[in-house]
Parts: sequence; C-alpha cells; structure tokens
Amino acid sequence: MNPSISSVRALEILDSRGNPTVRVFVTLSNGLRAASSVPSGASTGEHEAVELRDGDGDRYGGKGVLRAVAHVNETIGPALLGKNPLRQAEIDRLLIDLDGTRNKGKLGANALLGASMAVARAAAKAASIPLYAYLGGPGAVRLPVPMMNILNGGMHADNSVDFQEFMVMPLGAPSFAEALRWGAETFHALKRILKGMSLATNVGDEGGFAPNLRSNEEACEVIVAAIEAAGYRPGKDIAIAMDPAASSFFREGEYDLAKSGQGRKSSFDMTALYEKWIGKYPIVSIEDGLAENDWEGFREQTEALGKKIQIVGDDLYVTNTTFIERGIQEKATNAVLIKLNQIGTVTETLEAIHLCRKAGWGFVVSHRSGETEDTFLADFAVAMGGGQIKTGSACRSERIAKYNRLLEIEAELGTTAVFESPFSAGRR
Ligand code: 2PG
Ligand code: MG
Repeated sequence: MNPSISSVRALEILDSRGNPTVRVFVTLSNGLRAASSVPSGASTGEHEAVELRDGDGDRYGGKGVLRAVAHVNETIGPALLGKNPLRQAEIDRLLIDLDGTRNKGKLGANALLGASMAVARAAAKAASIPLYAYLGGPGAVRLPVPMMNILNGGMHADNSVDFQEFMVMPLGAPSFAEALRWGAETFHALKRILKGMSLATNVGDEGGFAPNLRSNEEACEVIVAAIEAAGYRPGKDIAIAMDPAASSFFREGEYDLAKSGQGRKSSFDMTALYEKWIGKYPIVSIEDGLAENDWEGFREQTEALGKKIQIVGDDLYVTNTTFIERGIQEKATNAVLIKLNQIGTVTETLEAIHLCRKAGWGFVVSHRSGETEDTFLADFAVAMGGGQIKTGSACRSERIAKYNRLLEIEAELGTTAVFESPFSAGRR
C-alpha cells in the first residue's frame, strides 16, 4: 500500500544572500521524511508568480517569509494530509486551487513550490528510487552541459559591467565530470588573468568574478583568454553563453548601458551588437538579450541570429505556458529558461517543458541568484533530459552543491550516462 502524507511543516531559513526563504518538510505515514527549499531571484520577471514576503520592516528589512510559512503550516499542510504523494499532478492541482489566484499571490509561490518539491522528494523516497529517476523515468540518463557563470555584472554585482552573466559551456567535454573540471580550470585561469590586470577577484551572487572592466565586450575577451590559458580551444572545447538580463537596464524604451558608461541603445542596436560579438567570440547562447516586453525585438533578433545561436527567453516567459505559447507562435526565441519558482509548482514546470519539446525548442533548467543548499535542480535537470543546466560558477557552496549532486548522479548511472552537446551541428 502506498504511504500517505502525514505532516507538512515549513520553516523560515536563509538563502545564499542572507535573505529569508521557505523550507518545507513532508512526512509520510511510513515515517519517511523529505525536505526542499525555495530559491529567490534578484532580476525577476514582471510576470513571475508572487514570492510572498511579510513586509514587516522590523524583521529582515521586510523580507521575512513567516506568512508563507504560516500558509504551509495552517492551510497547505492540512489540505495535503492523507493524500498519496505519488500523485504529483493531483497534489499540485490542489495547491493551485487552494491559492485560487492567477499569480499565486494568496498563499505565495514560495509556500506552494516548497510543498510541491518536498512532496516529489518524499514520493521518490517512498518509491525507493533517486529523485531524477522518479521524475524522469528509466530514460533519465542524460547529464546536462553546465552553463557556468564565471563573470558577473548587472544586478548581481557592484561593478562596471551591464550584462548580468558571462558563462562558459564546456560543450566538447566527454562527460559531465570532465565538463565541470574544464569549467573550474577556466574559472581559475580567469582569476589569474584578472589578478595580472590588477582587477578585483571577489565574486558576485552566483560565484563569478565581478571586475571593473572597461567595457562589456572586455568580458568576452578575458573569458576567451582564460579558456586558452586553461589549455582548451574556445568554441570547440568550451563556448560562451550570455545572459545580459536586459530587462534590468531597459529604461524608457531604450537599453541604457549605464554601468559601463556605453550609452543608450535601441533594440536594433542591441541585436547588431550581439551579431558583431557572435562573429568575434564563440558565443552559442544568449538569454534575455532584450527586455521582457520587447516581443517585436525578440522576433527580429531570432530571425537575425536564431539559426546561428540559441536565443533563450527567461523574463520573457517566466516559465509560464501562456507566454511560452505566444513565443512559439511568434517565433520570439528558440529556447526557454526554466525556473521552478517563477511558476510555483513542479507540474506546471513540467507543462512548460512539454511545450518546449513539442515545438522542438531547447530549454535550460536554471537556479536563481539567491539559492540554498538544496540540490533538487540537479535531479530535475537529469530527469528532464534537456542537456543544459545553469547553476552558477565554480565556487560558492550553494552552486557547487548542484554540481556535486550531478557528479554523484553521473557516477551512479555509470556506463548508461549520456553527455553530449545540446546543439545540432547547424547551431554551432
Ligand atoms: C537569471 C537569474 C539566474 P535571478 O536572470 O537568469 O541566473 O537571475 O535569479 O536574479 O533572476
Ligand atoms: Mg536570466
């Protein structure tokens, strides 16, 4: 007989930025216990599901999550009692209905997602299989290529770089373990290069360096130099992926490169700039190169660059099927960034990924800039089999926890593990 849910409790904990977040514990009737913690973004999309914060200025500057915790303990918990944890879709439907709002503003997406993920983990334990196998079935054998954010700017760092993330993607590696090694070695080579230039080597929110460079483009230059210094071939072994997170510097209809002092640009100028860089640097993926409401700009960008590189929508879609459907219809991008907490339940995240697969689009499973030691994301990436994960640099334990979990999964899968570039020959 399947066990049932016997208790759901939440706790206010801290994330990697020292801000409160929600951890949910689920206990089953057979005594098994599982927990999961909710991440939190900084460069959030306008249409993301609501992250409920207390707004009480006396605690954590208003960022406490005691209300979300209370919603788990007093509303969600009692509603889930006696339910079968293996019926994830039913559990998530119940959570959505309990909240009843379009944006999960009543109970909070942080309360709902904490419960949704903890139930999934409890179910995997009940089934006595690892989380990736529970969520992905026997075909869940593909390890993702990491997008490692080794140079931070934008809202994630106090420096002179407007673009938020410059990532290395070790596409040519033979395994996940080797890809991680290549990325980590490049990270260390970059540190030496920056030191040699007398630039700061302290790190931003996702563990990448945050130097005061002379321009945004210099970030690509130093990364190429680091790939070479580490002994790898730029483009062949290790490529570059970027997330400018352009919504964060979109002001009054223009892209304002204020941090680097490079002036204001139109949507057209931005695409022209990316096109120039693609010609000079081994860039294979650009996420949020334009702002979240610039649908027209995205269409033009995908038309201009979509055959050469992966164009990813993050703030544009907020992991929401309504926006992804529009994107597919309008050919706004050719890939989607997937963040569980943008939408608020595991099942809705699966629906978003289903749409990507149906359209033949890529998808990248992603962390948030505020993370915890929870490794749910690593299992989730293998379960979904999309071949790409974005979970930060080669330092900061909340990022490394996911990488270490992927190392474990690869070792556990042994010879059945698959690791390959997510891009067809045409895209690279
Ligand atoms: C992003 C994310 C994660 P944040 O923009 O893709 O890297 O940042 O969590 O701050 O939205
Ligand atoms: Mg992004």
